[in-house]
Amino acid sequence: MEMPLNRFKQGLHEGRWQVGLFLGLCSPTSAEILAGAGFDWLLIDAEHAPNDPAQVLAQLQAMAPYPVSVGVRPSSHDPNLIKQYLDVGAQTILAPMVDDAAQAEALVRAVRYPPAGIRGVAASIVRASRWNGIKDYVAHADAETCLVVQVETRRGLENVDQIASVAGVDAVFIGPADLAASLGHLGDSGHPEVRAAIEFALQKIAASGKAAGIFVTDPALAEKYRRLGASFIAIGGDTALLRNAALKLAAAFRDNAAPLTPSSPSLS
Ligand code: 3PY
Ligand code: MG
Repeated sequence: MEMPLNRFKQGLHEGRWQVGLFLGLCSPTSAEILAGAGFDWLLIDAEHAPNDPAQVLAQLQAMAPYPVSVGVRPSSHDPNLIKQYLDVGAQTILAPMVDDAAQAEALVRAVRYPPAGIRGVAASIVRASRWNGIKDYVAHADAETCLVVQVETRRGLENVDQIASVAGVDAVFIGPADLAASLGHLGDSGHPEVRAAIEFALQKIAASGKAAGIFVTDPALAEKYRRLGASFIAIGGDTALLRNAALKLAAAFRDNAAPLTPSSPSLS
């Protein structure tokens, strides 16, 4: 078997526009449904959603037949945790809360095999290599592994230039919710100061030559960010999709029911 190519990473380096969705339902079935929905990339969230490596494995397996790139967001920068997500077959890691270049450099080492990094080697026992079914997996793994770091704090914002310029960081992704909180505007990512910080960061990242991305659910704002240099976006999450559709469906049938009168067939 040949090494699976990381089309998301390729797209980042080519500046291709890529639209994605966060997955927090922890379900292989919903992951598979969304894998066939036309997104360029999907992100299994193990930072806030209760996903563990075994659950991530099951979702990656469910999505494998579909033409979509899948990344994983670990809950921390722990190289042992990152190793497990890489070993179950994630080719893209989106690391939250990256505040300075030293953290970004440590993450680069975590996703790479020696001598470039510290990723542990156990190719015969892991799905990533298809249990040694992929020819020369360890020789090709680093090239197909993509590291996206999240800038989402005041410190990250102050250091965005240095973070973006770390060799081995493929892209920088802005987290508006945490950035808003860090800037003193908890729950208000639309605050003018947050918006200005986002625009500043996107322009800095794009100017550094690295791909810039952001979580944005408003189409007009997404277009604005695209013009400012963003090349990949996440436009929502599966949990919100399900909740919003369920609320709408229930309301459509419950709230619009006309009151029954004595002449209604069921009462006569
Ligand atoms: C954030 O907004 O803080 C995120 O991490 C993702 O959007
Ligand atoms: Mg965040």
